Amino acid sequence: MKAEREAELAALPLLERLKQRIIDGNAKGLIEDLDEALEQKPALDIVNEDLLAGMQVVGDLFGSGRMQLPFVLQSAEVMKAAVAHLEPHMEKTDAGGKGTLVLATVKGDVHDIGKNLVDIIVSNNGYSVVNLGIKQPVQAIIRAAEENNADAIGMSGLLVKSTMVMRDNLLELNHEGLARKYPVMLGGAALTRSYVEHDLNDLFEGEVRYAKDAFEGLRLMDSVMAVKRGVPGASLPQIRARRVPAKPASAAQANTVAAQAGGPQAGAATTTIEPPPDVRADLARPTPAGGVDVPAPPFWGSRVTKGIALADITEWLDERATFMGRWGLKGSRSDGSYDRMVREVGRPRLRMLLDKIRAENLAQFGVVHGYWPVLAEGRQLVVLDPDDTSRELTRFEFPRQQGGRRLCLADFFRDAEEAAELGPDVIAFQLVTMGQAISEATQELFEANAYREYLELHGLSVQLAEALAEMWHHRVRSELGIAEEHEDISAAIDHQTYRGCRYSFGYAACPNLEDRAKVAGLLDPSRIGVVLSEEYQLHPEQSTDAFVVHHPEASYFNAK
Ligand code: B1M
Repeated sequence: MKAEREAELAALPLLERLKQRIIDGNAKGLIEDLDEALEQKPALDIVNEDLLAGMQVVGDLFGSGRMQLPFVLQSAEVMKAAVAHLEPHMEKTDAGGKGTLVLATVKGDVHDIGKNLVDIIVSNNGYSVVNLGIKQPVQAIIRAAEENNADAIGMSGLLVKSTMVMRDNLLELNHEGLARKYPVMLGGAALTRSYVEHDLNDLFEGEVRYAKDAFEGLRLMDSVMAVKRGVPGASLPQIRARRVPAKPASAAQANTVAAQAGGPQAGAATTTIEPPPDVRADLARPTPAGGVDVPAPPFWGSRVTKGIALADITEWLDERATFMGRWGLKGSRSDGSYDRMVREVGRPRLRMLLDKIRAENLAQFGVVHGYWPVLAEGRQLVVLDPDDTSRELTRFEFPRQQGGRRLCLADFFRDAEEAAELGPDVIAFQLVTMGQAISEATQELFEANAYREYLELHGLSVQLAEALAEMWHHRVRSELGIAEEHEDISAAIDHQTYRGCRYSFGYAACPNLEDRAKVAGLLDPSRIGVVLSEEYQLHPEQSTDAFVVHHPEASYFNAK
């Protein structure tokens, strides 16, 4: 089959063959073909007429669901190699001919891979991309845009807080009189199209658009340049109709409306609105912790575990999240295409990458976990010193749901009265990491333009961190004696029907990322090589923390 495809390729006329090489992501014989093509036409024409035509087909195939993301990246790798080979044959002025995008992850946000995918797709479609990296203050973005004579600015960010930073950045562009000079595109998980294209666009004096993925970023860049070049009929994509009719009068209102309109997600712009004092009395603890046996932990305080075997962790790997979520593979269960994709692409690549992790010693798994006595005071959870339970170590404050059962995580713990009678309650904290080596290995792949493997290894590594968190969660529940003896692992992952839910700060029931500092204070993760940054993110990035609530009624809920 492979030989057949090679023969078909060889039979194509030279320039057709070059285009097909891009589509197939096939670099074997690429350099020879390029050298031959250089005898027929200038390097820049080969790029613009033949190679970019291949990338165009790749984009169309991806858009229509007929090409999977890893193969798109493989095509981009071949494009990159081809352009690198042709560059010495091009005039200096040819570079960046299609337009320039300045791209950055905004201040306070460390997420890299989404922005890098945008870089890969946009730059390998002929644009010049100035990728500033993560945690970029607006002044650095503006300076780069000015210095590089940018045609547009792209900002990325996954944190809820980043949606506010992006808003402030747009206001700064207004303030500096640069809004009309630079169209802006925004992307990342906590944004929604409506928030960007209505709320933010209303306050921005220029044009701002939302890009759901790298290809939408590319299409936006195409329209920005078409408008700039005065192509007849060219315009930026129309903004979809607003879902919330009234324009809010103040910034504070704007935030609330944006959130209500499905705006920045996970309560991005909302603050928890406390009920007035007279209503508060009615919001009695919905699920009194009293009457529930408090499990006895095997030890108090924290313990470090290192040297956990990769094979033990892979048992807990969520394959579907890895293949579909992280690698962007698509398929449906009903027509068998998901199973085929898993068989033909997912599992073989997974095996290859796990072998690489083993061979190159890239897994340095480490865990700190432990148990502390606690008691609830209203919405607060007080963590006590195991050696002297009259001493408070720290306290967390959880938001209460405004509707529904009006739940608050503190409700699932004994209060002071119950604690005085029966003894304090218990909470478990855990923090896991895959270590520094994998972070460096993924970064090296990006720098080496090994795009496909970069996406796949990064995606696998973060899912392995998540798998270790899942595995340790199970261990905590076993140590507390609340795990069932023969638990079905995949059911445990899929349905989370077990007793003892795991909560991570930054998610819906406990959205406050700053609380991670208190967790780090209790666990001291430096012992496993992990530090918490000023942005309340753990480094290395393949790390995650959580606490486990043993109460049988504790479940996941959104405290909005
Ligand atoms: Co977590 N995480 N995570 N996480 N994680 C998020 C970011 C979160 C939004 C999930 C949620 O709430 N639903 C949430 C943050 C919310 C908040 O701010 N409060 C969150 C949280 C809370 C956390 C922790 C804090 C939890 C904890 O441990 N307490 C923790 C932090 C990690 C740390 O401290 N080191 C954590 C941990 C983890 C894992 C390690 C398990 C793992 C990896 C994290 C990582 O990537 N470093 C993980 C994952 C996988 C996610 C989600 C599910 C996926 C992120 C990802 O890899 N996306 C994420 C939720 C989500 O995104 N749905 C989430 C793939 C990436 C290619 O996509 O970056 O979105 P993305 O880029 C896309 C588009 O958005 C677009 O194009 C890209 C490519 O197509 N795009 C642009 C992006 N930028 C653009 C710019 C443009 C155009 C398009 O301009 C030109």
